[in-house]
Amino acid sequence: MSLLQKRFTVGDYLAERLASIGIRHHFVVPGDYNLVLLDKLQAHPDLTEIGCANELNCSLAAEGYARANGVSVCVVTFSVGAISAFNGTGSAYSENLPLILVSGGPNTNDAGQHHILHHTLGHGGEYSYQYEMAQKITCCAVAIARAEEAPRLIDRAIRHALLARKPCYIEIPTNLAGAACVRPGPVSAVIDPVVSDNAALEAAGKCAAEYLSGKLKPVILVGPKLRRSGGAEAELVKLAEAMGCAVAVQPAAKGMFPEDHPQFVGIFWGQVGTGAADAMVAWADALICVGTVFNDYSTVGWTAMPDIPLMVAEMDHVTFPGAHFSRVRMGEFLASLSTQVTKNDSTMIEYGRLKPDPVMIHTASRNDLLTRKEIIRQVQAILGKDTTLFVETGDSWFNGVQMTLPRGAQFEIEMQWGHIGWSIPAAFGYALRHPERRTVVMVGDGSFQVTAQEVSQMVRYKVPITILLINNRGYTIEVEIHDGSYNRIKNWNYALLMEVFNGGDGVAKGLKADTAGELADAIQVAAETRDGPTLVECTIDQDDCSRELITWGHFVAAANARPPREGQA
Ligand code: TPU
Ligand code: MG
Repeated sequence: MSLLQKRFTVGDYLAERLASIGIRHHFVVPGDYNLVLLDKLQAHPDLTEIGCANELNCSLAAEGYARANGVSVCVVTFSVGAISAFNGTGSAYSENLPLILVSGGPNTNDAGQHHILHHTLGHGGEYSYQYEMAQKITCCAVAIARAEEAPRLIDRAIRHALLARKPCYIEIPTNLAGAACVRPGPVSAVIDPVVSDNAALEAAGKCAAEYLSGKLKPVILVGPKLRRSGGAEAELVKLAEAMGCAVAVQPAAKGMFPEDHPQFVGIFWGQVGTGAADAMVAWADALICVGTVFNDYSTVGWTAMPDIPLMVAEMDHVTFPGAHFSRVRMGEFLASLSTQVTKNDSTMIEYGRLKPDPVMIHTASRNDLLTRKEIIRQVQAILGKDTTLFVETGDSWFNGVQMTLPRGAQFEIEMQWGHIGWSIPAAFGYALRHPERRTVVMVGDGSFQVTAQEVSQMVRYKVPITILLINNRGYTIEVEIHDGSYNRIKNWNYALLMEVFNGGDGVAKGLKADTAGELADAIQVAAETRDGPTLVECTIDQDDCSRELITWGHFVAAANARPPREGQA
């Protein structure tokens, strides 16, 4: 029977749409409310089902897949599944990633009959709470009540997500996934981008000229929404080269402007930044912010908030001191700006004077006990054009940000949502979409314990991720913000865990490195293991943490401890 003759269903409609927008893998946990839907998705020739250990991990795996693929999907069952998946959906929202969260729902007959159903809060007939919760953490939530509405609602949710670069939510009742449905029209109706309004683009260009006029020390500051806005990175390099000025990068945007570019002046992260970024931003008389996020973490507890009037280019608008222009696309704006600016290398001359000397890096002897600095030195040596480095919340953020990315190397961090355990499922999702890259994860012991089960999916799907688990016996980042006995955790035999996950048929490697030589050997084993993950437990002293984490911790603690303003207490 040809595809055209086959009976077409709501589930087929969703499958076809997902495939046509570029989804190749869909992340799932089954449950009786979504089983028919999963059958339909499985039947599509272009979709590969990826089973996850739980819905938190499933949503975070999809979050990582969206980083690699631009869009992702996570399919879960009602409430017990979806409410766990809300966490990764929140991550996708705050990190600006279009994750499509699909949940099975109760049979459409049950609401009217006021039945008490399993996996619900137990109020007879009241099942809309999940949809209402989803509205808060997605840009568009739809609950399909009739099969005839499915095409319109599915298309609407997906289009919103793609345009806003935010997650959406689609709820499909268990008895509608297999219900008859029409076929989808051309995908362009869902994916075609919105272009700039010409008048607004032109007016923003004029305003930019006015903002820059007479300025002698303009600096560009790059933020994480540059990449999330979809395809403005090349335009940014063009603008930077046309201006000839210094380019500083926020920590969550590391790698979005090439670090080997002569105009890269470091990571702007206040007192814990790199290069001369802090001094350059402080010295600037004009700051072109592109996709920047100023939060308490990126400003080091509000101590590194630029204090001059800013020009801010976002995905779909530009703001100046005193003027705002909607529907101006970031890429188009940067491209047009690059044709109108004049070159001025004054900030690069200053950078030449401020630039720190390269640091002498000590190489440990093979038998030396492993240290944080030696881990960084060895990881730095394996970063190449095909490497993607995931850094988890904890000292791994600071260790990762200090590294130098060669051209082509990618860097992934989840600094806005900051969910410990994110890196394991997210790297798994990412690596499925980018098998040609070498995915390396730096993760602390505390974070690893949150989502460790997902390593077993790396074993199952033979994904060769290198996991460098830094065991400092506790929640060190929390220790530096505010210490207490709650920051100690149970130690595990992490390397042996890989045998548990191999379960007789897997080929993953689990190794322990107490010395510099053992780490070098383990990294070699990881490079040679192509049909499964390698986990290397790197043991370091409990007090061995970065100067940057300690400094940052002090400022964040001070920001957290600000007393209520008068009248608030
Ligand atoms: O390098 P290190 O020791 O700081 O990293 P590790 O061992 O992974 O510890 C991370 C500790 C941590 C916590 C407990 N960082 N942030 N938190 C708070 C937190 C709690 N729950 C979630 C889901 N995310 C968080 N960020
Ligand atoms: Mg730790």
